[in-house]
Amino acid sequence: MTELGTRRALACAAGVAAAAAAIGAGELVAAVLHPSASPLLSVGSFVIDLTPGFLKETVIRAFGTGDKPFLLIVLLVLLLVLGAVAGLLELRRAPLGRVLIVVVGLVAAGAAATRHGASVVDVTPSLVDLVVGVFVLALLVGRLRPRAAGEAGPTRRGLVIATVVTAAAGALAGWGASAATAGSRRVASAIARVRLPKPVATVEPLPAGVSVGVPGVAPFLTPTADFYRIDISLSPPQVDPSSWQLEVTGEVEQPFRITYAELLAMGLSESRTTLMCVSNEVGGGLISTATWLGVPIRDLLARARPKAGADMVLSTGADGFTASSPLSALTDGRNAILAVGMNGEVLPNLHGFPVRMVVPGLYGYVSATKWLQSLQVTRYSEATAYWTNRGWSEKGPVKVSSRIDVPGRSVAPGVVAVAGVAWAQHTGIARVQLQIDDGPWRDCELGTEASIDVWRQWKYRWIAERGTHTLRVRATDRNGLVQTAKVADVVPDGATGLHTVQVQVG
Ligand SMILES: Nc1nc2c(c(=O)[nH]1)N[C@H]1C(S)=C(S)[C@@H](COP(=O)(O)O)O[C@H]1N2
Ligand SMILES: [Mo]
Repeated sequence: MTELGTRRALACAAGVAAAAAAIGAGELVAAVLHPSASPLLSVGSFVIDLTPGFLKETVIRAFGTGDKPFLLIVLLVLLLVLGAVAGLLELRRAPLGRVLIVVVGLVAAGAAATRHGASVVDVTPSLVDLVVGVFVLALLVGRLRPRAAGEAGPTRRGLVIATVVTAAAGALAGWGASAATAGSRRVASAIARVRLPKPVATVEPLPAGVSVGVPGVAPFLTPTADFYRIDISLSPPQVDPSSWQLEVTGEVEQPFRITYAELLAMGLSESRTTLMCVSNEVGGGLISTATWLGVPIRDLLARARPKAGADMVLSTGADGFTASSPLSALTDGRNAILAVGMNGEVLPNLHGFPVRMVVPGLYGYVSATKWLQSLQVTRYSEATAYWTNRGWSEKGPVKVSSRIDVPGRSVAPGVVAVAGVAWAQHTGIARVQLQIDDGPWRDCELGTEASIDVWRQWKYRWIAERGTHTLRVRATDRNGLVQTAKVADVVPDGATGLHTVQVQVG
């Protein structure tokens, strides 16, 4: 080969290596951050969305269910070819090759950002792609430029080794990422195959006025992508619904097991419940509201028939988490359910697929077991749960609380809307009051009560005068209990104190 021919071949190889390293690094970062942010899968889905229907069908007919792997292979080959082109371009007219990589990286970032429910983290892997690709390309091709005679030999051998090593590292990273996310892909496809039966009971439409109509207040129903998430695992457990069984055991007359299909066949009811975490600081965001679909836990317990003296149900999740719920809270007629659906969809894996508990009025750590595996009827004197063993209280009824969502830190003088949410799940909110500086407590206007199991919005029309002002909120529940101003830490059974914000008016 001529000198130029060799250099071109090496530039192509360097470009392929840069592409491989970039793709591998991006997939690895995605596997750690958020498997659905995989640049390859995002671009793949983007292409699927763009593909005209007839072509989609042709491909599916030709490759059967192998259509997705086929698309990914085509995509990979295409990206490696683009890498080779970038290598050549970079050799001929630097930095054109790098520009090409930046463009491809930005397309991937755009594809990731436009996925349903995408957030800022979703573009990170594509940006990693871009940076690694640009860096490797510049490094490898930069060495290929003609140098002083005699210098070429050793540099070139080193370059071939560097190219091969980079490409191999990229392939390895990609393989690792794909192995690491295989489980979550399996769950995703299991979720996609689930067909939930029609609910036997649906929720009433939300009454008009549950929302006070002030922009900036948390939406009354939290979109699933924004629903807070708390659990003890780095990556969520992967439970196969076809082999899933719930075991109902302990101090019961009739222990039994039930499959997913049997549970679904019990009849599903829709309901709305606000869920919150005991670790929520005053003013914090670890609280969200969803429409759930599920089966009353009391129906399962009735079938098992708890023995006299039992006062607790210890639920266990596939991650080893356990929660101690009062037997009474699961049988007193409140809407304590085994949820299989959330916001009109199959329960997402992050929120406990296939089955989780939702119990109004109790913090999540004592009631909301995700990836549920067993319910053991027992006594508080006999067993303790995951967080109880780590210094938290064995019981966790939700405390009456309230939060100011708007306005922000600074506003213009004049009429200002102050608004937020208040909650006392399963007791209900009767009143919300606002105090400005050291003034009297003034009643706020309440949003319509959807039910006592969900939060309630509130607003106040404030005539703001120039200066720095302190706003403080407090709620009263339907038993007449006024939210305490006494400050308590989240440990052992939930924070107390009043949410207080400083607003600069001027
Ligand atoms: N299996 C399992 N279930 C769990 C947890 C957990 O770590 N593992 N965390 C609990 C806690 S502390 C809370 S606040 C809620 C949070 O539910 P979410 O992630 O759906 O918002 O789940 C509860 N259920
Ligand atoms: Mo929690």
